[in-house]
Amino acid sequence: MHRVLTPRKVMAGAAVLLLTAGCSQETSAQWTRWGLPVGASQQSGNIGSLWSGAWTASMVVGVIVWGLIGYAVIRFRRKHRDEKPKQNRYNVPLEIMYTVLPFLIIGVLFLYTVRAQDAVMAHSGNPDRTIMALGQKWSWTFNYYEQDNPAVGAVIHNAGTIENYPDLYLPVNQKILFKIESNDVDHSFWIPEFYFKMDAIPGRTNTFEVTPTKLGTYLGKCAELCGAYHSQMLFNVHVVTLPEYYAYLNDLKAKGQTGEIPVNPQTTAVPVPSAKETTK
Ligand SMILES: [Cu+2]
Repeated sequence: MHRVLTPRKVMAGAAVLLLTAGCSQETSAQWTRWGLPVGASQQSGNIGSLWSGAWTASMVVGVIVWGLIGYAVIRFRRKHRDEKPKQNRYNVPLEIMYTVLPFLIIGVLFLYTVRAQDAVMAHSGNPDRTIMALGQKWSWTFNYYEQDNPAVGAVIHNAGTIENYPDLYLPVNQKILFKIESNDVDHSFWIPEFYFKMDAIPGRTNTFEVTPTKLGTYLGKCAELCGAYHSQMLFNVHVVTLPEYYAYLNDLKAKGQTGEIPVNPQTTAVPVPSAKETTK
């Protein structure tokens, strides 16, 4: 036996080190969710279990397939130089099996997908708050419809720019109805911690309801490649208590940010950085 370090061994060692060195407790916990962040809404559990279930099922199928491949490779390997493998044809039961099995697998995945989709797309009909998220090249505008709420008493708006990512405040444990709109091209409203995204399509109002359950600050993104500054379409999501939410809106009200910023395909309210800025 030679105990020498081959380049391959060094590479393998480095890979193991890299993999384990970066493993904080948080990272290890993330593995148990198959890479998802901690869910922060009432609806996220539905997608979370679909995601974990699909990965677990694929792994089970994978282990069976890899096992069978390994078994076939070892059990039926060539024993003599001139040996030809046994030629089989028309194994009808086997052919029926490998036609039916994939349909069964897809059928089960389909069933669970439809169930999860129905759950996250359900509308209660009595949301606590209504907020519009309006996408445009290349930021978001948020309208809070609080005109009938004595605690605020107005529609409040907050528009982002390409340099200043807008804030989105959401009260914890409240049913929020989102209206997703676009002024120009297709965008996609995405809060990764909610395990949910929805397209913003010009000329169409998409809606969904979500109940944030975890206080905290999250990063929201555009998940649809919408043009040159797509990557700048970020926003900060603050899940806060209801009094903090009202305080934030009243603060904007005091600054005069009242009235709705409507969908307007003519508007190019988001300034595009000057040539100087884009080259840096
Ligand atoms: Cu976009």
